Amino acid sequence: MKTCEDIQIEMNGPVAVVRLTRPNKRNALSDGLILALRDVFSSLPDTARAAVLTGEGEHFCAGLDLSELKERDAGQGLHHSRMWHAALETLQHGPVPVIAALHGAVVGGGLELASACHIRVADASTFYALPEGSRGIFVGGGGSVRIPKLIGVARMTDMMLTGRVYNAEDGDRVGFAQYLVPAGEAFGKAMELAQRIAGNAPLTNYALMHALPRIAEQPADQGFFTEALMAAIAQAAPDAKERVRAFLEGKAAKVQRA
Ligand code: 1HE
Repeated sequence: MKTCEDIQIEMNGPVAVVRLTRPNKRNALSDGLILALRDVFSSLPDTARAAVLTGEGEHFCAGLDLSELKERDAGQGLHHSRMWHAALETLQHGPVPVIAALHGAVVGGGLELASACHIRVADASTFYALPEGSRGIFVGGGGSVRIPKLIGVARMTDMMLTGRVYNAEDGDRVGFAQYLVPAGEAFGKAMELAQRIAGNAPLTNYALMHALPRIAEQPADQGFFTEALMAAIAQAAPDAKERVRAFLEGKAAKVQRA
């Protein structure tokens, strides 16, 4: 299945593998590619239960396609940024969890794209930067909302003011990625996680994607109430009853010591 020449989607069992296929431009995100990402994530096959997002070539993504950063006036700039927001919102609040498999450059809009995913697996070649600061622009793909949630406002401010680049290990330490693996192993690890996620009860995955981030934004009293509603809905599903029964009958895996 191919939707645009710079992006491919293929199904691997219940996992949709979405690949940026513009390696000669380091997977820079043109307007066409951003719209294709939106289209792909808003029309995933019904059989998809999780997705892995990866980039072809030496780098995950070099961010905004700078060759398109022409003479946009303020109004056009506003609409351009809102187009990115809509596309990445589709990914973040789509039907299935998305795992980003990171390697090489994860910079600018590439970092904004990675930040919209639910899990990030980085390999040892990964580096993170926000060159917007040195290019005289600002983030516009949701980075100022999502990136501080991963690493904090102070670190993002430093990255943009000073051009600081985080390597894979430091990026892991500060919270860019949840997993750090040897070079070349991010995709394999992401697929392993996606297969596991695909086996969860769909309502649990839904709650984690749609309820948890909203609860985290709510005042505590409202958060507790929303949590109770979500918990009640999830535990009432036949799937949940079946899974709990399987454990009580000794038929489901125990939690293993880490
Ligand atoms: C590009 C882009 C791009 C590469 N737009 N064409 N992002 C940046 O400021 C990052 C800019 N890119 C880089 O710093 C480097 O390219 C990389 C570190 C990512 C990779 O380096 P390298 O040596 O492997 O590749 P290269 O030789 O720099 O680039 C190969 C080609 O890709 C070259 O084109 P060619 O025709 O000369 O072969 C580059 O021009 C092209 N290329 N990156 C367009 N980004 C919603 S707002 C988001 C705001 C931002 O994202 S700003 C940050 C933009």
